[in-house]
Amino acid sequence: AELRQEVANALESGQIRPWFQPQISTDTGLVTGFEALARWDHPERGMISPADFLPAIEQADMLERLAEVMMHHAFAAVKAWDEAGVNVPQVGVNFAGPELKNPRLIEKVKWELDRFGLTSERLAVEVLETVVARAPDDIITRNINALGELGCRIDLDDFGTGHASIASIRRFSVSRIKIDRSFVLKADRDPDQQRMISAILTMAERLGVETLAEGVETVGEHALLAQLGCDHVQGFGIAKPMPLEDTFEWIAQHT
Ligand code: G
Ligand code: G
Ligand code: NA
Ligand code: MN
Repeated sequence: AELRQEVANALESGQIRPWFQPQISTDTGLVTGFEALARWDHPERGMISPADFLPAIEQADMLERLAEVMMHHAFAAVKAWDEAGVNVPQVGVNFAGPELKNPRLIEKVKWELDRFGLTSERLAVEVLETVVARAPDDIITRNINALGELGCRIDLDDFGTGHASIASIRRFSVSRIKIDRSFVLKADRDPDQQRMISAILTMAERLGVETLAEGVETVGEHALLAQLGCDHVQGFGIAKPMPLEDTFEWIAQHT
């Protein structure tokens, strides 16, 4: 009960909020979006990473609330970018699983979009490949489909680790595949890694789905992915997640 209270307070008081990691086009080098990643700025313990506090949120049964709070802060960020006149087409928010069981999810998304005066394509919902692959229960399927119909983008996260079928990629109107960082690691020096990435890129192209490579850490990996025709890259080699305040300067330096 104490933990639940602490997590709830942290969510409602703004101690837990997103940092933002840029996603850039391999063609232009320009920002095409940011992924919102949760951080807990704890008054005594300092910055806590999601690996350390997500289990507590899960235990407290508050993942749904985390998603709502993250979406709220992410939309506020989009509004701030728009008002500053910088072009950030979309923001990615992680909807890991339980979040997608919320029967009021679509209402909530619409309500938050309205509140900030944003159109639905500004939100990219990051759904884990493992969740899509698990032949999800009705409510998850309905929510993902409804988000797609609303015009939100559906990003399939950690692709290559979860056995999603080609049929499920079609069925859920996936907009983009996020190639898991395990495939990207040292790909410029490992022909086996390159073959797997190429296979994923070919499949995505045939299906008419965009591609992003996660965990791009080196110039060599970045160059390889551009050469192979991957549409977008994200990773420490481009930039680490940063607080909203820092994004403006970062964008200015990458325009
Ligand atoms: O940012 P970092 O690499 O520390 O994140 C660690 C893990 O936490 C990643 O798997 C990431 O997807 C997850 N994560 C980050 N933010 C959120 C969030 O808002 N919701 C959920 N469900 N997971 C998140
Ligand atoms: O599960 P998801 O893909 O949402 O997790 C994203 C996580 O990966 C975040 O916690 C982020 O901090 C981390 N991350 C982002 N870029 C890199 C990278 O280049 N290398 C590594 N090791 N982790 C990364
Ligand atoms: Na993600
Ligand atoms: Mn991922």
